[in-house]
Amino acid sequence: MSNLEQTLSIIKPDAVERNLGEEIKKIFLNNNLKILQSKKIQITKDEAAEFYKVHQSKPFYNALCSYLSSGPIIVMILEGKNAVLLNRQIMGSTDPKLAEENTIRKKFGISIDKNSVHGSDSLENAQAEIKFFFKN
Ligand code: IDP
Ligand code: MG
Repeated sequence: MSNLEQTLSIIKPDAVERNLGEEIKKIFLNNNLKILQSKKIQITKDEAAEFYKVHQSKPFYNALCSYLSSGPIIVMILEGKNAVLLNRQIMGSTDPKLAEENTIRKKFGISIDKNSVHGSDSLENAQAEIKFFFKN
């Protein structure tokens, strides 16, 4: 009961471009996650840089920010029991080549950078990321 959580999910440009939005949403719904809010937006490179600032020292940071801002994305608030970890399990490993069977990244990911989805990695980051996209 007390572990009812909310987490942020993003369907990234490579998946939106291939019209995988509805299919990916169904996977969340079939795995006991509710979609509380969903919107299709495009963000600027500066916004992507702010969102991904934890990665600013990484060699792939610039490419990552260019990529996330390169086309429409679908941002969602997911809710469910242990939603943060559950979403990470449904997504699979960062590198689609290493992702487990039946995960979103295994099914749809193209490469480590075009890996179709983002999911918050902790409850604390989930709260910050939800605020970032859904300022109520
Ligand atoms: P995550 O998305 O599984 O949480 P993170 O390590 O937080 O993975 O990295 C954020 C995003 O940065 C990844 O989803 C991926 O798109 C990209 N990324 C991570 N590692 C690499 C890399 O080694 N090369 C290129 N892109 C990477
Ligand atoms: Mg991450």
